[in-house]
Amino acid sequence: MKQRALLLVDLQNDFCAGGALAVAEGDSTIDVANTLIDWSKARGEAVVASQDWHPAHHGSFASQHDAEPFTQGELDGLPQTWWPDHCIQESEGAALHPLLNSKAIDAVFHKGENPAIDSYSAFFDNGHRQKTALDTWLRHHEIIELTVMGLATDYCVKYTVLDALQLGYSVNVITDGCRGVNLSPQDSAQAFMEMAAAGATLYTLDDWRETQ
Ligand code: VGL
Ligand code: ZN
Repeated sequence: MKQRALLLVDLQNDFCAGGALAVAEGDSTIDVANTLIDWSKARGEAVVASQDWHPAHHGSFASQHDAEPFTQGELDGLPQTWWPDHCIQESEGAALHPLLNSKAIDAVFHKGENPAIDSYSAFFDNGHRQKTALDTWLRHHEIIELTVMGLATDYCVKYTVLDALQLGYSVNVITDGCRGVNLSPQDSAQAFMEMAAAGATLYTLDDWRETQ
């Protein structure tokens, strides 16, 4: 089953405890990731990761617009949530979580480098104007099925999964490896429903192990 890859979304310090955009229980995803990495490696499958990687004055930052973080505005013609400054290139906050087994990761894909537009998905910016190298890499390795988990459920995981499905990948989502921002309390639950409705299969880690 070499044509399957594990895709770890944004397991970065800024989304974990003490980070600039900390997600509740974000750290709890790291054990799940390390377990999935072990299983993937045991089967000879690829492990890839995305990393939110913003320049210091990224247009999604509230600080650039004299706005309050977590309020809504518009960026490059698209609705935009203003975020606290986060995941600034080369900063400690942008680094992958120190407990993540990152040496087992075969390739890391940066996103959000263009200051003029946000990029939740690991495949495209939010306007689907530019593509990261992820799809090309996966195709080059003849990967057709993805197992996805990470941060945050209601943003980067959701849009990564929806784009992956649209690009034709089979997608499994490991729900206990995901945590959400939940600006509204049901956002993560809603995001899982949208992913499932679009064709993703949702598993807990235990359920996933049963299928292996
Ligand atoms: C993310 C908000 C802003 C994410 C990234 O990784 O889900 N969310 N930038
Ligand atoms: Zn970001």
